[in-house]
Amino acid sequence: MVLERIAGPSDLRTLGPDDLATLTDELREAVVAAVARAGGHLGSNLGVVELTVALHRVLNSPHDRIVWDTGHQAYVHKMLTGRADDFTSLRTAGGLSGYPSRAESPHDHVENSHASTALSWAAGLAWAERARPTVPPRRTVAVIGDGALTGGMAYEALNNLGHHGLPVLVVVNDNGRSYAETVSRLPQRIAEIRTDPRYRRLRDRLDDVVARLPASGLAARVRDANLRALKTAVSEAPALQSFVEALGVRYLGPFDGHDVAVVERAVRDALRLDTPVLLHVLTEKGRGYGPAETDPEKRLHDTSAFDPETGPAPSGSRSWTAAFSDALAGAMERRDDVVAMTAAMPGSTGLLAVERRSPGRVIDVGIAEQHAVTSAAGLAHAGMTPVLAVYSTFLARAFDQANLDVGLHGEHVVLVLDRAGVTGDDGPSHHGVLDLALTLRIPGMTVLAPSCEQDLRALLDAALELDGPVALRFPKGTVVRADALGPRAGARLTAPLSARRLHEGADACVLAVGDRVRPAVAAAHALAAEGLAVTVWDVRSVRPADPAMIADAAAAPLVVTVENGVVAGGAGAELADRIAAAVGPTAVPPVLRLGVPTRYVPHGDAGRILADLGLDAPGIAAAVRAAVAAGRERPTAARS
Ligand SMILES: Cc1ncc(C[n+]2csc(CCOP(=O)(O)OP(=O)(O)O)c2C)c(N)n1
Repeated sequence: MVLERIAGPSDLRTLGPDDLATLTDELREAVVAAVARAGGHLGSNLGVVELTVALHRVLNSPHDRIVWDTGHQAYVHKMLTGRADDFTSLRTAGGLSGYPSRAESPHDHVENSHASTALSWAAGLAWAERARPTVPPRRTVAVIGDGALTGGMAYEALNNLGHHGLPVLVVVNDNGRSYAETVSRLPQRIAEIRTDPRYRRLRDRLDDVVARLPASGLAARVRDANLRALKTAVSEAPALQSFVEALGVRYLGPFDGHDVAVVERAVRDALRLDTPVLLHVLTEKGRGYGPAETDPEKRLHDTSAFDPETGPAPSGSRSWTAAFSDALAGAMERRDDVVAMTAAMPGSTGLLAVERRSPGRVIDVGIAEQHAVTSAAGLAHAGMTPVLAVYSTFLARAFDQANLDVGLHGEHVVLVLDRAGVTGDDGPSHHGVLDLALTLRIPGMTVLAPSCEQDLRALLDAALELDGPVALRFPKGTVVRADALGPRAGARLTAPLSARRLHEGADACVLAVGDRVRPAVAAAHALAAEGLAVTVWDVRSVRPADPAMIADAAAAPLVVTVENGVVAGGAGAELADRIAAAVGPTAVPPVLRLGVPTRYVPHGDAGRILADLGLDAPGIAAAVRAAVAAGRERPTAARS
């Protein structure tokens, strides 16, 4: 095995062409094996094998810094920087992270994993190098996909790189896709540009103009010197070249990203220029693994564990995403004002299926959450009802837009937050734990958290009927059926946003939010067996909170709130405020708020993490038991 001999990047430099070919095969096999075992990003990593080898053969990492945009495509980089032996532990608790990680290696610099930031990081690193030069000069390389290049920050940084002349090498890994096809005309293949009918029409029009110019004088010189150049530029150059060179960034490419020697030479040439350079590299997502190459939805961009012989099979269980997708598709068939939006994740948010049922009514904006939220405000202002489906973690980027474009203007935008709460394997950047605390800061925003599929449908319908901004959140994983919450889950509600009492008891009142309702009910059953009688409310609408639920809680000797999100400023804080507002500050019962602490939670199995945080049924039962006991010992105990 060649890979066994690679303890670090310097070992790559001694390899000849045959060894390199063997190595790239071995790297692909290792990627497939690790992702098959624990899930992860497959297609993206299979596409960057040769590119990563070439970069590490030229650069002197970690002195030279390679910043991976998003970081989901850094598996090969990990194996080439001393982590091949540990690679089987990828994405397991205590094992290697699925993204770059400073704790793992000095070769890893950025572990953000929200897209489109690498060029900004690189600009900062290059500014620092300019201020305090190192010997030998430290080079900075940012590797960004054509998908991540659709994010606003990447454009902002490109503008800066060019304007300030920062010698950063930006490698654009262009595979034509984000998950789905990339929403951009910029990094299109040169061949596509040449055959694009619009460019052919423009070129023909230029031919007409040239033909009609007089044959002498200034016009002729313009024709000879400029118009031909313009014609060539329009017809031959990729749009990306014209765009970045206008910003002051040199363009080189496009190059075959699967030819190590070609990429190596291009990287050396680019670095020699010592200016901002964009190196355009063409790759194939999923290269070398049949099921990835032929996956029409996302080239197996990411997947859960699978059998490597057959490739991933469709999941047997019904997900929250599928339940949302069906509910929205049904609503869109009933209402022609509703339009669905995604930021580059049409499959993962269930909108591909919606598009199939309502063609032309799903808008993909690219990896551009901020733009998505503000353009949703525009759609709403013009009388449409936009439903933006986005992972909870990615909404954080668009908080300002949600607050000021949507909230301040009172626009009826429905933000549907998938993967809300602890998500598990993708680690600190991907847990969706901030959305409750953030959306609750937005005046006038209705905040909904269904606990089961039946309520997801009911609350989505309610959200579409409401006015003003609405956020609706649900977790990753298998959707809960209403009957799993007990016989009362089917009872009729007095109003669309009413809370639902699922269990009754006089010792404590548990207000459970969204996916914490089921464990709270289980906790109540366990406590009942011990002689502790606990009320459990399914909150459903965190804001506005049901006054009947608030009055019931205010009369209880102890209130316990439970949410799968940061406890600081979250649903529990909101509900405690409502209780205090209802009965006055001196009559408030003690309120214990359970949720995620304000710290970065590492990757691991989501169920395990929730258990460790005391947010599963035994944890909730233990917290209630202890609080009731403490209250009995010290009846005037301080409020939490
Ligand atoms: C702000 C943000 N939004 C959405 C995502 C989810 N996401 C992860 S990778 C990806 C597509 C990236 O495409 P590209 O940059 O072209 O890389 P590729 O996987 O194709 O190599 C998306 C949308 C994210 N990481 N960050």
